Amino acid sequence: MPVPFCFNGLMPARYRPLAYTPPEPGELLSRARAFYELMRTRRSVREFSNRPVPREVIELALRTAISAPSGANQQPWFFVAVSDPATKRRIRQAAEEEERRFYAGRAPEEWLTALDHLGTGPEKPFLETAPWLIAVFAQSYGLGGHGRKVKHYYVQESVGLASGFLIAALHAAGLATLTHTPSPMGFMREILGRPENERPVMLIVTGYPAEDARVPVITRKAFDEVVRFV
Ligand code: IYR
Repeated sequence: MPVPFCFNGLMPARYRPLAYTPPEPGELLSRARAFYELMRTRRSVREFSNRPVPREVIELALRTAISAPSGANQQPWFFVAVSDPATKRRIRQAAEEEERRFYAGRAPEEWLTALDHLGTGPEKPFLETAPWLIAVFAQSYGLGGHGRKVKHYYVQESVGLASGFLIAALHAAGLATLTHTPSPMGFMREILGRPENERPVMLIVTGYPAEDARVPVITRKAFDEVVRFV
């Protein structure tokens, strides 16, 4: 058998059969539709209940997230799931400090205008109310043996994919999510004690929505506006 070509010249790729069962005829469409119907109801939520969510649910959603594809399969991500009230409080305080500066002038007028219809502001009570905050970090580079720097490829894209898997998994479980990006968020590395090769990317806030949670009335772009078949 010819040895498969391997770009790094160090270790030839090894293969095993793909475990794949094709859907029954007709099932393709019904499964695609069921997933669409599930995902189209996802909304970013900013009002959370403090009702606890079992750690196992968060763990399973994180297992989904880390199954995402990544550049050269380097999996350049790290997730910190926070339920500790004191840590949540510190994150809220640090985030609100940055947000107050953001809304009070650091953000250009154009940015604030773009946010107007969402009604966001510097107060972030959900960072304490929600039972879980998941901090997503991107590993700009890896650390090999003896602290050797290993170049990572497509870091942004890979972490975006894993984060997408994560909010899809949490939504599928029946929880509300918010992708929150306090800016800047260097404080997350300090509070959560992450190493210098990791850059905080976003906080995924999750839990049950508050009973009286409201969401802004917004519309999605029309299909034809954003999709074309060739
Ligand atoms: N980080 C701020 C501002 C903000 C920015 C964008 I882009 C949003 O889609 C929403 C909010 C905040 O969280 O309020």
